[in-house]
Amino acid sequence: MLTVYSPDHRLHHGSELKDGAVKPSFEAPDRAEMILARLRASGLGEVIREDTFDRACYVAAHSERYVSFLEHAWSEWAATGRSHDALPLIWPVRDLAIDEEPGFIDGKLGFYAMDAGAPITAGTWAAVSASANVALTAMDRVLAGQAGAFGLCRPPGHHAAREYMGGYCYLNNAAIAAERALSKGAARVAVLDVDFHHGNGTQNIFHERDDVLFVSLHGDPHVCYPYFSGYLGETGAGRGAGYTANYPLPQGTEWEAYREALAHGLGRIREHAPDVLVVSLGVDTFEGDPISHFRLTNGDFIRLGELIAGAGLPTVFVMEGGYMVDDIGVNVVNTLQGYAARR
Ligand code: OKP
Ligand code: ZN
Repeated sequence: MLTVYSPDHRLHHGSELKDGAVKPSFEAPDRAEMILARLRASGLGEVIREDTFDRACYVAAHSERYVSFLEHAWSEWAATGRSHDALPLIWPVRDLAIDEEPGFIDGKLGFYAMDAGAPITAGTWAAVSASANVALTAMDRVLAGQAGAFGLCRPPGHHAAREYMGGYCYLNNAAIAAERALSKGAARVAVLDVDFHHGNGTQNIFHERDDVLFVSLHGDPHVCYPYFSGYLGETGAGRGAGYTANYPLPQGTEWEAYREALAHGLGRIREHAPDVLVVSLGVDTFEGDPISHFRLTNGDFIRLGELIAGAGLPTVFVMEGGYMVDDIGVNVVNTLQGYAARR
């Protein structure tokens, strides 16, 4: 198992609103460092740096104006004399939903965001573009014949939609990797999202597409973030009707119920017969996660990797969530080792 890693992730260390105050985000640099340390200690395989890619690779999954916004948001913010993290404070909800980009940064922040959980800092674009490049590099290695690769992406990506950021996510690394495979000749791709939170951004990007199947297991949105997406009845639209499969699961879900839903989702993936599988790997399904509500154990992640390997597909894992920093490395390595043992 090959890992792709970029130290540039450290350039992004933002804040979030917590308990009525602005505090360091749960999505912090030590997450990636803990995973890297555990990977190295486990001898799982080579760790390489990311390659560089043209911005057209990002625009395959996002709009041009959104990618431009991400690229220039900090300099527009700093030009107003502010040096703290940029967070949106107004959103174009329902009847205020116009499609015209505002001319001022405070308006743009809300126009291109679903929540206040994706701060823009001085180093955000450098880290975000490096994170996408990590996923692209992992995909290129798998397309070149490697059985499996792990993109140690940070920031994560699965909440980022075609035209908005949110939930710690900016560019959708999984979607960008999937588009890369299609651009290199794959006929079909599947994305399996096992993060605790619904991958609303990935679903948004591929909602009307029949070449990319999106399968997600997550906390029931009736009571779990992101609340407005991830219901059973969301199954795709237009040509994409039937190519989105959501498995909302109750809070407190343990391995046995999780495994059953996963087996069903993997069945859908087998029917789709993709050339390559992208796994949005969040380990916030762990019983000790501070912001999530499933009860998977350290050992369950080995079984998760084994079941994914059972699909028999070339697989690109991209890192998403997981916030119990003490266990994040163990749970990621367990998943990858479970996968590698069965390939
Ligand atoms: C990102 B990923 C709960 C607040 C939720 C946003 C969570 C984003 C999760 N107290 N804040 O899917 O792991
Ligand atoms: Zn998550």
